[in-house]
Amino acid sequence: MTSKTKQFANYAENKTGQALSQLSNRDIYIQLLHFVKEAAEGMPKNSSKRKVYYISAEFLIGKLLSNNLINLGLYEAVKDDLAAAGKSISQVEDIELEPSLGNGGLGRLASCFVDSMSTLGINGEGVGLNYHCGLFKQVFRDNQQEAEPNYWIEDDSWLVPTDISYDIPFRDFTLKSRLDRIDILGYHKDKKNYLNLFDIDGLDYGLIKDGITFDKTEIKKNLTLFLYPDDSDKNGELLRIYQQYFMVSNAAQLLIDEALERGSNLHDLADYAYVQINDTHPSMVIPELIRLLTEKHGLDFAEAVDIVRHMVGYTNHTILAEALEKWPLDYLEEVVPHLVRIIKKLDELIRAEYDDEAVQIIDTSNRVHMAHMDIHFSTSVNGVAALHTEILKNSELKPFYDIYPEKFNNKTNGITFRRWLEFANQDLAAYIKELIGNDYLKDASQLEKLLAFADDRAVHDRLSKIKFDNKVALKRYLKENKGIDLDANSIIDTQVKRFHEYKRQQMNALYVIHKYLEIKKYHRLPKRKITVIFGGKAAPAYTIAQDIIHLILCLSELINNDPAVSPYLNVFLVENYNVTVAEKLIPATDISEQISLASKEASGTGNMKFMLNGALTLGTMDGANVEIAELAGEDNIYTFGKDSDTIIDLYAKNAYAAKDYYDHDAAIKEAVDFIVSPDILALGKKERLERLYHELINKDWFMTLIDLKDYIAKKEQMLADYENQALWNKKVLHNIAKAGFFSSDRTIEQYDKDIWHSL
Ligand code: 26V
Repeated sequence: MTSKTKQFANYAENKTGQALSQLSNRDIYIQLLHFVKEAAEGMPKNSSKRKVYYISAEFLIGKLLSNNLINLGLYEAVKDDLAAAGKSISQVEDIELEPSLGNGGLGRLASCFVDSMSTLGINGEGVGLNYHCGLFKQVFRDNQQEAEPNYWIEDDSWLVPTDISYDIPFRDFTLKSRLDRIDILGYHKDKKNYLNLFDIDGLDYGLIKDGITFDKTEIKKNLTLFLYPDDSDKNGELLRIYQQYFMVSNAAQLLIDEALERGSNLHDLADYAYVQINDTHPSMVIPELIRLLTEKHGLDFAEAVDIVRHMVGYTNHTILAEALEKWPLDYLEEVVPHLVRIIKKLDELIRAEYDDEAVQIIDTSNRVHMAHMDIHFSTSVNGVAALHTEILKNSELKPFYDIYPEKFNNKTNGITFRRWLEFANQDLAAYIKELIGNDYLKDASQLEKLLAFADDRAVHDRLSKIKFDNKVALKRYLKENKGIDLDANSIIDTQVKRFHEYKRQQMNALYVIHKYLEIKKYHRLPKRKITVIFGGKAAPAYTIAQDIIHLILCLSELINNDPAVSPYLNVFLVENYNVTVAEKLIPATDISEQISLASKEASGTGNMKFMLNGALTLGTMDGANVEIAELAGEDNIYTFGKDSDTIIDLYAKNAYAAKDYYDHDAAIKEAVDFIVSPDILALGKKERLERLYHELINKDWFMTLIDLKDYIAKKEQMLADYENQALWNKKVLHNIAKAGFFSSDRTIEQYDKDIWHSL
């Protein structure tokens, strides 16, 4: 027993006058929340001359209780205290509501980064918005996704109110902001950082009608209701501009205030602050900083531009055109005319220097290319995996790379091992410590020491046992929380991520159909039962993604209820996939599906989490999969499909025709036709299923059918290899040992060394 044992038990007893054993799980959760908040309250903040402001529309932070306890070094002691009182820490964890302040990888990355900044002692903070209803809560009805508000803020929460407030000027009114903060504790550190979440007073939940629709024009009452409100009409687009400007004007005012407080004369502002722009949502921070420096603080325009361009970096997280924001100038004029003046001046500066229309900020249709502004007025442009950065340099952003080769750099993404191994997979973490000690939590490259055990049968057996135990834990979780009956003896094959055609959940669904037909129609039975698990949300306005969800839910109903098939194959789509679900699913998974169309997935970070947790990757040579393959070695990953050069070339020549694959391959045709078979139509909506069927044959913009055969063959090979458990576990061990590179501590060290220069 450590000296920390009883610390919490005594605290709770003092506060409540009751023994721990007498308290409910909710009481205990509240006491723990305050226990941790009080421990964090007195901690000094990290400091350095230059402070980093990581501005992001999303921070997918997950539950904080256990993460904070781990970082404070109190997790084991508290767990023991609770156990001694007959309580279970995991039941207390269940009480916490998970904020849904993010959509996917971009937001989770931002959260791993703030964890790593604190752990490395970097003076760096997150800045974003406090959306009270998050993205949305996903519920399934009639085999379809429906969206509901995801309320997560309770009376007792991790938010720490401040009296910091700014006036945010819009064309027609000024909104007062307020700032709530969440303490971000580093791993075993005695200093902290903040996540700054700006908000408004006067938010009105009463505006929300029927799911997540609400009056998008009532800005003073709706600004921080939802992340990514529906932007399929003009009011929605205007609201997004309101949100973005509100976020960056707050960030800019905070940054300037803090710099002044620390002795800046503003001429030297770039020595005091660096702003990392996370995708284009925060891009307006550039003209806003220039505006504040000139109009509020009296600097001359040229000098302000020069200062700002030395204190900003831009990270690109996608090459998908739909996500590269281009705001119509007249929309900006309606919301922030004072910024339009600055943006036009910046555009003039660029036009004076460069003729090429491709690099202008305001295009000939009067749209403002936010990424272009970022690239011109920053010190750094980075991609998030090696392949992605090469694609930016050589194709997507080539005209800019030609102008500023020195600005372009790669920062391959990473994940925090504290959450994604130490917390999520406690048995594996303990076993790794038994084998190689716990230095790897601070220096992830130490995991390579595991290679010494590559051929050790006893180690293989323990890895199998830990995986099985994690499946049993997942089974319990899915039964209690999601109404799913998992077979812990099956091979678990998991694809969890946002629903998007480029991620090709539809290809996995076609594999499921193929397998179903093998069993049902051709009586070719798998050696071992396979459970295919999906999880993820689809943007409510993204019809085809909704159709894919519908197909998977119909397949799930058909297959799991068929006694001839369900002993061999199960399919589940877990409702409301979030960080908490990921923490349970990933450690229990054998096969990690990373099957995006090559060139389209900028990096992926789920792929890294699965690797670290001993799943083998079934993937295309896309994003960080390429680096996983290099590190793990080709024997230890299952890759398939066309490479990114081939795909980019096909797009350039417009040379892909889905129909050719459908017409010329009987197996592909059989699987695609099944989408509109009587069996599926009986369970689903004709309109949705037919739309998806026609889309796959006639359009298939993300080329599902080009890789389908290869994908099926590789998955079959994987299932066969699984039967040789010694060989399989040797591969698993290689993957874990080589996952150290994907620690977000490494990524953040590189950001600081190459871009921020804060330490
Ligand atoms: C976001 C949204 C949000 C609203 C609905 C439509 C839509 C479409 C695309 C996007 C993508 C935003 C950028 C993004 O999330 N990129 C992801 O960033 C991760 C962290 O770098 C990376 O691992 C993923 O590969 C990349 O997709």
